[in-house]
Amino acid sequence: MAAINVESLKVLSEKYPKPSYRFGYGTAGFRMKAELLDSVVFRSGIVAALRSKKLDGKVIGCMITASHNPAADNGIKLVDPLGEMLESSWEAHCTAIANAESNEEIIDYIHTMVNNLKIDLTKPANVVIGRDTRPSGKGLVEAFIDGLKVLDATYTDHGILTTPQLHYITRCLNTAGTPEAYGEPTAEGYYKKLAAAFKVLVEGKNKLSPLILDCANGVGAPKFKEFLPYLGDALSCKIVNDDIDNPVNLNLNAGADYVKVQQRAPVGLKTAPNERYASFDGDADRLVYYYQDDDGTFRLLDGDKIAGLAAMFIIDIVKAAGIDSISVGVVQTAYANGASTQYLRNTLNVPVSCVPTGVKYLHHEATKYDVGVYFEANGHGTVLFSPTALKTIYSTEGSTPAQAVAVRSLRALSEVINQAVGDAFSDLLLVEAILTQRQWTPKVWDQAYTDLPNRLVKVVVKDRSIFKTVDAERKLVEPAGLQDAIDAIVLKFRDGRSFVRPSGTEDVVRVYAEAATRPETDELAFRIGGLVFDYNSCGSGTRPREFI
Ligand code: G16
Repeated sequence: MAAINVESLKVLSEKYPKPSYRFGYGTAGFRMKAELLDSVVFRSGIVAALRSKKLDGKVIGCMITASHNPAADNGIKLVDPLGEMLESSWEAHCTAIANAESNEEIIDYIHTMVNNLKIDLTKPANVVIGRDTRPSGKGLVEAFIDGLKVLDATYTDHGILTTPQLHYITRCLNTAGTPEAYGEPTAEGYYKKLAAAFKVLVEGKNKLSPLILDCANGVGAPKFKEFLPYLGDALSCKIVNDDIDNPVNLNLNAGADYVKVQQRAPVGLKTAPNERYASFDGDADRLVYYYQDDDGTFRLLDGDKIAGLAAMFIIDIVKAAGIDSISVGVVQTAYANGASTQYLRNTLNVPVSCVPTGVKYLHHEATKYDVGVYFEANGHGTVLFSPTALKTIYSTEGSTPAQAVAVRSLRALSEVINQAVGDAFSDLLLVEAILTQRQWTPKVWDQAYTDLPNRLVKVVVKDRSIFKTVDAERKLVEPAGLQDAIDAIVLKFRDGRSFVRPSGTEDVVRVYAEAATRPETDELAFRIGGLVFDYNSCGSGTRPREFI
């Protein structure tokens, strides 16, 4: 077993002193103010190299992004070989190394990992890197590469990519030359694959009116512009919020998170009745749609609505293809609107599972179905086709011309939908393909069910780690007594539902509330927000706006 180059580690580590801060690998990796991240990212490079060695040199992905967070934040997440999130047992290793107080502690921890996990240090290590448009990204990539040098890992730095493109490339590299080969491991390969599948799906159909696409002033803007020529006239789309030259504009009053949380269109975007609008988040892994009703009301078509549309369409097309052995299931989180869950269960008759927030949980659960549709209400999700489902789809030709057409669409669907991770580009093509096939306006799509009014509130607290949840994050067990107090308030509201959980990406506690009417929902959300803020003086800064 090769030894660790201790001298090189010490020299490189001196460049990245650890601030006095307690780091934690959260919902999607480490995420915080960019200036705190150098040491964490350097040390994550060491973990990425160890992970690759442990997996016999398989390529590990590294994405430097803070997604929907403000421009001053940044983050890092590691990606496993098939493009899925890092195996959860390794999150603890990332956290432990990030919090080591000295070089000696880092070295000790590496030795412990090597011994306990039986990592052969003579194995090669390979890593692929991407980053979003944040100005801090470049320096953080350098710190990460220094971490890789400690264990002589080889790497390819792809520069600026969307998060899902990095996941895609990781999967392609690791499946190349196998029966599961996923595609050409470049952004160009990604564009070609998605565009070809989309063209099959919309072939011969009347084009829809142009889509107005808000790119949150993030990486989605240059990358979707790069993508459009591959789509040719199959998609007509006008991009707005594409200012990546002024980093402060990233996710500012725009993007999927703003639209979902504020329940309004991005600031400055003038909407016209019944036109289609969509928003990406800052790293283009989330997508929400919206439109303005005839009476001027803003209507959101969020991740729940996308899941409903996708499940409905897949069920129909599987039937049209004459296949009866493929079943569809949907995975949601506690944030799913109650009306969407009822629609899925009672109208579409599909099984629905509820898991904690975080793509890693949804993705894992979705693999249990033949076709697993998973979406978080915030617009993060995809559709997974199991190997058995793919085998069936590719070994069936259909016994009538109509069945053959449906089989062709089904195959194209499995190609257009990113199998590695939730992907706003790919989800957008999925939605556009379905709307085109049906010739539906956003209003027709919206008619599947009516959302219960809902509201999200962020509460800034002194220490979010004291909030502990169970039951897929729907109940708090700590701080003691808080859940009882929440329940007592919820009981007073018609169709009331509310839960509280600590965010894994921002320094806040999130409150979700639903009730029979908009005023009742707002009152419930702010009452619970105020309760959390006041409870044992948990809150910090401004108390959530009092209900008036
Ligand atoms: C990440 C995760 C999502 C999660 C979101 C918010 O998304 O990948 O699964 O829903 O964070 O998580 P939390 O409520 O814990 O802050 P993104 O788009 O920010 O990378």
